[in-house]
Amino acid sequence: MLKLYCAPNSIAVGAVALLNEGVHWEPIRLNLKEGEQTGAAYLAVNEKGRVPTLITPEGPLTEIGAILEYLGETALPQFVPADPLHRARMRELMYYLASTMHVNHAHRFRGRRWASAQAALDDMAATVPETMTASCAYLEPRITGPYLLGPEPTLADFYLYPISTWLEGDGVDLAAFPNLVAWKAGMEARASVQKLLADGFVG
Ligand SMILES: N[C@@H](CCC(=O)N[C@@H](CS)C(=O)NCC(=O)O)C(=O)O
Repeated sequence: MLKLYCAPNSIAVGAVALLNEGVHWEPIRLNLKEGEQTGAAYLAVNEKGRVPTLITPEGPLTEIGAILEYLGETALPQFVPADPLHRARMRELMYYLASTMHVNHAHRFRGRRWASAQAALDDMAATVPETMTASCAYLEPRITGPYLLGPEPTLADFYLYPISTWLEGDGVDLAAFPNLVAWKAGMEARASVQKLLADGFVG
């Protein structure tokens, strides 16, 4: 059985949502606030000290984008568009989430990855409402509806879901992004997301 090292309110929740779409799996929850991700036991699994890590039959796999792609290829092909351009559009969004939007968010709580002076940390945290709002403004006109790329969800929808749960805390005024709000409601109507909410992965 697949096992996922994960934590509530983390990017790992995207993998939880996708696994809940129809994979037999088991969560191994880490408490990030208590630093379990940097304990020796977990570093032996994932030397990066981050979640998620998926334990596949061939060993650990890290990086949420790679995990979603692996699950799409091995178990849930309905979330991977067959058309090459459509598939590339999905990845265009996923790379954006990985390289820009998730990184924008990390400046709120994880500024020590980049700076040590308190003034620099405060400054980075203060930019988060602006940078996350800019990311939402990038996504908003690209949300075709009801899912990101049209009538059916792709891996990119599962990637964005956890990030969408961070927005209010990051100081984004969601009233400016009706497509994003409607998209999130659509995701939360799915049984897979309902289950992770009931299991306490958000909030
Ligand atoms: N590049 C990794 C980033 C994973 C990541 O940063 N996860 C965060 C939670 S959202 C984490 O584990 N943070 C713990 C820490 O920084 O100590 C991915 O996309 O999977």
